[in-house]
Amino acid sequence: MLEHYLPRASSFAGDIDQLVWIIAWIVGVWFVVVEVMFFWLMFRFRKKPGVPARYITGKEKHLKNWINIPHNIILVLDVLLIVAAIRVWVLIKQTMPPADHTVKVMAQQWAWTFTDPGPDGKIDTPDDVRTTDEMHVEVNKTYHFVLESMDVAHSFFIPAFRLKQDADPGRAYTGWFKPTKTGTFDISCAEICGIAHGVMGAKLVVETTQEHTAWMQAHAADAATADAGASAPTDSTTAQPASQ
Ligand SMILES: [Cu+2]
Repeated sequence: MLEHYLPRASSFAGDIDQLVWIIAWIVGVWFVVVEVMFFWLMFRFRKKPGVPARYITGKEKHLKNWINIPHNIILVLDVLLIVAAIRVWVLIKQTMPPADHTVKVMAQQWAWTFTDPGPDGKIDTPDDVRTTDEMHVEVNKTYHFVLESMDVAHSFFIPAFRLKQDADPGRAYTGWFKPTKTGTFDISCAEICGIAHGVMGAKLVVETTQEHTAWMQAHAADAATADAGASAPTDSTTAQPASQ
């Protein structure tokens, strides 16, 4: 049902949804049971004319069972929930599958800058492809990302990937994702980071191999032109890169 409202576009989105459902069911069922019981007791033992209030110590076994049985069931369900949560944590946060590509994500007030290493596969070299508020990735490839912040705490959030990772100044976080669906998805900031936090959105474009290769070639050419322009400032005829 979650997929109906929010597509699952990464390899681990299904695992996160499953965990959300387990938590929702366990908490939801108990919420209903407790509320029904609560209102039934209030109604059943309400003040009635001629019926004095009874003093109950709660020490008798049959009364204690009203506490003990639900208590033990909740403990068992808690263990179940912890096991399910740890399984997902290990799968997504503790395990880094080998990367096909590594990209850099920089958060700042109030924009996202994405750096693709370009044809040489190395970040911080002249052929890097840098985009602002738009990230292009290839479907069915495993990406590592290095997430940094320039100023304050932000949070890199891709709902369709079920991915959320804080970004803090002075730290580089490494994470991963594997897109499984082509299309355009939202990226937003999930940490209140200042006055324009609400508009700190970006676009994620998941492309087929052909589309991504074409996009990369076009932008790598731009990067090369920009580099040539930067290294030959006296040549006023040097073409400037197309803005991204
Ligand atoms: Cu932010």
